[in-house]
Amino acid sequence: MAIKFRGVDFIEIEALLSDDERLVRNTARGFIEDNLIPIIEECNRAGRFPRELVKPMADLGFFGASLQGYGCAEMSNVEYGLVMQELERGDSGVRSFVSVQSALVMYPIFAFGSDEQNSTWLPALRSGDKLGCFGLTEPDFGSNPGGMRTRARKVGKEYVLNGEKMWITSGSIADVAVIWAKVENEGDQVRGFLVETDRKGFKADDVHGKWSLRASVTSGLSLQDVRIPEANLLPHSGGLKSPLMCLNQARYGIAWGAIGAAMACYDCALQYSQLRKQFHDLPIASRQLVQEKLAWMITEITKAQLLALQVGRLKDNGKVQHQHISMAKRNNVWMALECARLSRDILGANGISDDYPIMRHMMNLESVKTYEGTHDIHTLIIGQSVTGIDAF
Ligand code: TGC
Ligand code: FAD
Repeated sequence: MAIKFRGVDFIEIEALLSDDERLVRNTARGFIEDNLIPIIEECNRAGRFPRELVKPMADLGFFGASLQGYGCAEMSNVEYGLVMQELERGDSGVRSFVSVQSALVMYPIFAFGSDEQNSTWLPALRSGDKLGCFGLTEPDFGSNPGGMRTRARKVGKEYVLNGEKMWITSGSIADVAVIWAKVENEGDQVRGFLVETDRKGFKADDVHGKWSLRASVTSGLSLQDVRIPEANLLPHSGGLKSPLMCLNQARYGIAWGAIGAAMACYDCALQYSQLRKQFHDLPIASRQLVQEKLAWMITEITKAQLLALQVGRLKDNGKVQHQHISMAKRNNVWMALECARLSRDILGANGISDDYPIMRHMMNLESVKTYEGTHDIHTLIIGQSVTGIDAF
């Protein structure tokens, strides 16, 4: 059955977007349709990151899209969100790559870096000439990064880094790693460091056997007596708050991205249900139980679109709080995963085949539910916000 994406907009959300926002969304949609959709199932099967798309995505301004200067596209947060939506309509792994490059590598350099770090790294990262990764999670510290064991020690005009990072997106393809470590000579304060990945003592080993995000590179990082000049410290970073500020940027993108995955699954299931006939030569779309699933999905997608858009407008107006972003990430990823499961069900046996995108999205979304703060950690962040009580 030939199924081509038609867009999902039940209550004219299109009318809430400006001309510029629609243009950005349509450009990203066309790019994904022409360049990612034709190759993604092969990439997913092979466990291959489509590196050939890095330069074309850079040329469209997707990296560091909402940052100011350094050749960045200077998109609004809503425009950036719409790009993320379209990328993840293609694949969560490709959206992940762009999230990391933009929100977790370029943003911390922009926010906490020196002028020299900014002018060295941001143009190269924006153009895709250099790739980056973000090392916060460790084998024993995921939801609780404050417990990290990675340490930096100041020795003369250098820092010496030791530690292990785990589950690091783009780890083995990165030229530079943003590493978060506690500084021994500064009372174990968390600071960010730029570590060029060809430095002695730095090693990245890919995680194999993933059933999720197969088109994304995920690695473990090992730092053994890695010496970097003191100029590689991000001078304006300080405390756990700094990496958490980066996470806000990435979680915001995920809140939009998940809508893209949900739209892909829903639209595929809707079209399939209209074509697939069972009993009395009638399409399964004519059955109440199937309609209930479709009605649930379009309602939840619509609510998610409104949530992401309002959080984006708050972000553009400088009024967003990190708890707003937690709500959008938590809700929209959960919603997308439920849509993937319901859509898989509507496709019956075909739902498990990679002739259709649904099972791939479902498997990807299991990671998206866990990374950038698990669903339950975001529950606790919202709970803390409304009760004032920390339940971590
Ligand atoms: P806590 O004491 O609550 O906070 C420490 C300081 O930070 C402040 N803060 C934040 N600031 C900005 N944005 C946020 N989201 C913030 N959350 C907290 C807080 O006010 C405090 O400030 P101050 O001035 O008092 O020092 O810290 P905690 O140790 O109790 O932990 C809180 C918790 C659990 C919410 C946090 O650690 C957390 O978010 N855990 C989840 C970890 C996580 O999300 N890891 C993601 C790793 S990166 C990743 O997954 C990339 S996937 C990439 C991809 O492929 O897309
Ligand atoms: P844990 O923290 O061990 O949690 C396990 C379970 O316990 C979860 O259900 C969690 O909700 C629950 N739990 C934990 N604490 C509590 C509590 N207080 N109350 C109730 N329940 C709790 N990290 C990076 O730094 N950079 C990256 O680029 C990156 N990319 C990733 C890519 C992929 C594909 C994946 C899967 C992960 C990536 N991560 C990355 C790591 C990710 O951020 C962590 O996996 C995530 O923060 C959860 O940590 P954990 O896996 O150690 O789970």
